[in-house]
Amino acid sequence: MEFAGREYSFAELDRRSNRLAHRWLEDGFRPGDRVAVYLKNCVELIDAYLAAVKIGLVFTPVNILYREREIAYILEDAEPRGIVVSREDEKLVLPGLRQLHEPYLYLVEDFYGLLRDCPSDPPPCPADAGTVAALIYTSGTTGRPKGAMLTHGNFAANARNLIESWRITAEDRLLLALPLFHVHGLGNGLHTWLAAGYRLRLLERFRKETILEEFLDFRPTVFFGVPTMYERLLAAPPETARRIGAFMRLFVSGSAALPARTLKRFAELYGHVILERYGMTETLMNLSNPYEGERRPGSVGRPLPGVSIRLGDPETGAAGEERDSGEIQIKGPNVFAGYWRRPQATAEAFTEDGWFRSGDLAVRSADGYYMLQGRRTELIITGGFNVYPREIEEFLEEQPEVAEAAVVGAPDPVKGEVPVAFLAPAGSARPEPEELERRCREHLASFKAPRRFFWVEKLPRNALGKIQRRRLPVPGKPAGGGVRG
Ligand code: MCA
Ligand code: AMP
Repeated sequence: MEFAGREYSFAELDRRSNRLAHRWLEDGFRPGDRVAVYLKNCVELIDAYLAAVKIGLVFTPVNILYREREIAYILEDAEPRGIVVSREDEKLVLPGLRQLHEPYLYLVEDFYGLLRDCPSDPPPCPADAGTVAALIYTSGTTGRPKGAMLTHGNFAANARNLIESWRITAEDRLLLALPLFHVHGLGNGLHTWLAAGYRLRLLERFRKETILEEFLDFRPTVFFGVPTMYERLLAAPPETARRIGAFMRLFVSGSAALPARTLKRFAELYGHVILERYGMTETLMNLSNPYEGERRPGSVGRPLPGVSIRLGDPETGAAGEERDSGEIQIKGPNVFAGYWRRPQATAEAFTEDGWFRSGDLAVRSADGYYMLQGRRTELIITGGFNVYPREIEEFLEEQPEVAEAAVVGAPDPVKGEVPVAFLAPAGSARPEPEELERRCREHLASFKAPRRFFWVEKLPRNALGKIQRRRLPVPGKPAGGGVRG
């Protein structure tokens, strides 16, 4: 693989992660202990992941866009024994670490000194398919993130599935610009690379200014992206797009809905029909358009091999063979082991007969293609990042000038959706939008900050007192409709 202009062989990465694993064993880490990372994409993040899974630790990545309070919440919940962070971000994790019992803090800048004297032979490996490999935080409708426990078996099943279904071989080349703290980058990107042994160029992040140069320089054959990345790629000069299309074999999109218009324009420009698939943190990948055969616009395809899908009643979860619309429910070796320390939430996420309830609504065509129709919950997806309205509403309601808040998604041509906020005042003071945005950005990841703020006398409620999001005048949405709630 290559990162920041330097190459690393599999053998070298193997030795580096062995050393780190020995270091952690020496420091007293034991199987089942969590190790957190708060890092931008870098080779040390891969070292940490491999070292953790080799000795049965639970890799717990934290979104690099999170601020102190978001990080502290995850650290308090996961109780990691150690964290890996860069020097510039150390201060952001300290408030969270204070709640833990003597946690280890490793700075990536010190890695090489720390590892120099550690042996590079393989450490003892206590893990099997059922061992939890990673805790990936994903929010629930309550707005509080929960740690999804993904096992070695889940990652292996997913990687095997994608390699087979998308015809990935050791001859391929993957340009990876997705963040490794989410399952799109980690489960699909990193794991197909590890399992197929193809060449990887890892980028610190997707930058629209330089992404075309990366394509032309590396000449990948495979690219995984979120729809916002494909929107950005549409800005390429036609000749550049044609050159990229000539060496590329497969573009895959997921994490949010790919507009049919984007698929069409991309095909005209690059000469490739983007392959859209559907997954979740809790299940990794479930449905995919075919590699050979029709990649249907607006559809996320058919079940991947070994993954069972059925449609259930969105309210009760009850399912029948004959249903061709409803909530997507999933069973298979890809389905997670439950939410960390949340037996109640885990029980609620499954039907009585053991199917995982996705919360996504879909219809199935007569020839077995699934079309997503929206979500049962109020989740907003912006640039492929998930935002739960309740979390932002709670923050806004902590502001002295705000009595109550409602956050909803407004359509956006590039990001898919962006959060906007409706606020009822607590008194006569009504801070300017710039001030409210500044406060949000200081305490929340930047993608969660509402793009617009609207002051209203009071929020519309139904007879039971529940906020009626549908009745909020969201810019870009037809009045009185379209907004879930
Ligand atoms: C975005 N920003 C980042 C990063 N990405 N900062 C640091 N590291 C990153 N990796 C910040 C920017 O600083 C900026 O902040 C804001 O986000 C928008 O950035 P911009 O340059 O305008 O980016 P863009 O060209 O619009 O592209 C945004 C993006 C980003 C690169 C597409 O949204 C992204 O990386 N999305 C991927 C999310 C993802 O991996 N989701 C998978 C979830 P400011 O606002 O302050 O200027 S897993 C999942 O959903 C399931 C399982 C599935 O099916 O995959
Ligand atoms: P996460 O909670 O980050 O795991 O995000 C999972 C959610 O992303 C799913 O429940 C879907 O709502 C959404 N998602 C993933 N892939 C797609 C897709 N291809 N089209 C629309 N939504 C998607």
